[in-house]
Parts: sequence; structure tokens; C-alpha cells
Amino acid sequence: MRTGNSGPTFDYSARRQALYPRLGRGALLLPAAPVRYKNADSEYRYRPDSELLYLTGWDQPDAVALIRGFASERRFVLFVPKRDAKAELWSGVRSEPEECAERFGADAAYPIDELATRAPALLADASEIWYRLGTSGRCDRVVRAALGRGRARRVREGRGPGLLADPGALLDGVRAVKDPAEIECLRQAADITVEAFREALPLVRGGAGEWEIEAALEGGFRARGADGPAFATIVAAGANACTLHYAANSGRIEEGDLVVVDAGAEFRSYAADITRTVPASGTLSGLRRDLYEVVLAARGAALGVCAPGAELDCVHRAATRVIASGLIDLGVLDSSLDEALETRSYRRYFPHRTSHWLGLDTHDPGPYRRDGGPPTLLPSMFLTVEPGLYLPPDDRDLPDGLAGCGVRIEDEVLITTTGAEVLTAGLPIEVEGLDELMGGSPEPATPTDP
Ligand SMILES: [Mn+2]
Repeated sequence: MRTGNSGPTFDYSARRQALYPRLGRGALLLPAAPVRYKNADSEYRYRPDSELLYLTGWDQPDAVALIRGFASERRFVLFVPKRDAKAELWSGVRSEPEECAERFGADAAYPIDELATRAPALLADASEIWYRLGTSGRCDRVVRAALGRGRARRVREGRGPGLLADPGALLDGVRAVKDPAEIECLRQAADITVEAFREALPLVRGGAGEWEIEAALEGGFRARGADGPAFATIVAAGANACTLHYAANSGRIEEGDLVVVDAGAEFRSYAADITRTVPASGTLSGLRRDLYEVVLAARGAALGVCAPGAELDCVHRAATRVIASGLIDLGVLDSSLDEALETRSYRRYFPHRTSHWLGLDTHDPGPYRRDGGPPTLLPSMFLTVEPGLYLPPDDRDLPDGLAGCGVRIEDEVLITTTGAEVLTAGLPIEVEGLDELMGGSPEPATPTDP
């Protein structure tokens, strides 16, 4: 297939080599993601399974990788789509198994319909099988049969598969620390997203449809060579912003609205994730500006904590403290700061965590808890910092003008050896910078506290 894909080269072999010792007597079975359908027989564009892609680079459906840490030969075996002239006419040319083995560095490759007959011998000497039950009917059957045979064999010979484990326990921690090629892709995804935001945000104005902003963003992603959006783009005007995963983007923006725009490009399967909140009027002022400044300050406090050696929970705690204190200043919460933090009364308005991991998946599967405690940030980890405040439209206790407002600000952070780098710093975030980007008339600067 002719492809215009560019970008860094991944060292899949090094990733597998690093895995073998950890896999020990285990066998890892990774099926390709299925083709998914929008409705009837209309297919979505194919998105490879993140774990399979991470370890092998395989990016087509109807395949299974079998990786055996203990084996002296056929350590990495691929089962690939069968050649089929009729199917290839519709979905593209397939390669012979030998060609696939060569291209993907597998020790052997077989047609997928030989999985059921070849797997028993390949799994017989594993003591545990790493496989996520339910991801593939074909693999489910193979694994159930292997465990059944393993039970009989362990009784007679003292070996054979006896444990089933989730591949995430093996891979999540490794995927949390990015290698240089991954960082390069994540940078590109972030750069593309920043540029598309710079084009799309000035289109936010009273009378425009949320869908117009969505179209500009996603067009901007594709025009710059991204795979497409990494997740469903959110353009939420006014009270729509109080629905955290609002994705209909079917509302019309009103002149007085604050508009939350949360979107990210996917570049070579790596995700970006940025949020900006902008006023349809072009200028932030009054109580809404105060609200925005609270979230902005929370973002600053959270970023200030991001460094190697810091605990992830400290990032959230730093943001939470500023949010709670801001809600008291705004007159939304009526208590002392200690009381607000103790009772977590702020959660009514800030219901989500400040960060998630970012990588092949927008919500990358790195751990949020490890041995009962928070994980420590390490160099080359990638996370978002995204405090937000959502003031429900039906909350009668709120100060005038704040009900039905949502503000979220989200940036991407790469932990470095000495601190942290904000990869999305090219997109304005201070009120003045946003006003300028939106084409509004900047207000005279108001003096801030020393
Ligand atoms: Mn996010």
C-alpha cells in the first residue's frame, strides 16, 4: 500500500527484548483490534490495538501475536490474515506470512486460520498465559483449551499453563515511560493540535455553531498529516460545558457564552489532548474572568509541582487547594479553606482529577495507584494538567452570572530529568493572549496582587 506516513522509527525489537525477562515462563497473546462498525456494514477507519502496536508495529486486523519469554526458538510468532483475492479487492493487498515475518521481525508467521491447531504446542510449556479474556473469540477458545490441557498435564507432569493474567499488568508500567521515538510522535501530535487550535479558536463567536469549531479543528488535524482526532472533539458552549464529555457539538454559540474546546490530534497513533476556554464575545471580563483566573492559577500551581520524584497526587492536591480557595473568594463556597479541603465540598464543582497519562491512548493506562500509594513521576512520563470548574445551570446558590458556566484548561506535560516541559505552551492561556488570538479588544491590564 502506498503511504505518506512519516515520522520516527520505533525499535519494536528492543521493546520485546526488554519484555522477555519479565515474561519469564509466561506466554503473551495479543489479538489485533477488530474492525469496528459505525452502523450496518459501514466501517470506521481502522485503529490498531495499542498493546499489539507497541510491541510489534502490527497495524492490521485479523492477526494475533504470540510472545513467549521462555522459548529458545519461535519466541515471537505472528498469525496473519490469510491471502484471499476476494477480500483483498475490498480491503487491500495482504502479504504472505514469510513476508510478514521478515517485515515485523517475527521468528515465524502463519496464516491466522492455523492459530487453533498451532497454539496448543506453542502454549504447552508456558506456566502462565497473559491474555485479556473477551477481546477475541478465537483467542478465548485457544486459551480456555490451553488452560484445560494444562490442568491435566500439571497433575501428571508438574508443568503446563495454570494461570491467566491481564497483559496490562505487564505493559502498563512500561508504557508510562516514553522512549525517544514516542516523545517525538507526542510532540508532533501536540504541535499539530496547537496549530489547529490557533486557527479554530478565532471562529468562536456568537451565532457560530459548535460544529463549525469542530470542523475547523479536525480539518486542521488532517491537513497537517494527523491520523484524525484522538477522541471525540468537545465544543461546549455555555451550560453544555457542564456536561464533562459533551460531544454532540450541535448547539449554537451565544454572544455571552464561555466555550470549552477540548480536542487532540492523533499522530501515528499517539494522542494529543488540549483544552482551552474562550469567551464568544472575544473578551473575558467580570466574574467570569475571575472564574477563569481561578482555574488558571490552579493550573499554574499544578504545573509547579510537576518534576521527577514528585508524587502524582501532589499535582492534584496543588490544583485542588487553589480551586477550593478560589471558590471561597468567588462566594461559591461558604466555609474556611481547611473545611472545604476536609469535606471536599469543592468536588461538586471540580469533580474530576487534574491529570491523566497520555500516549498511544488518550487516557494512557499508566498506574494512578501503586502498592496502595500514588506513583512517582519519572523522566519521560507524559501527563495532562487539566483543572476545571463547572457551575451547574440549575444551582440556585451560585452568585449571579456564574450558573451554567464551565471552564477547563488543559496542557500536556513531559517530565524531564530536571523538571517539566509544557508541550502545548505555543497556545495562549493568559487572558491577554487569548483575547488577542480571539481578535477581541484587550482590556487595559488590571493590577494584580503583589
Ligand atoms: Mn484530557
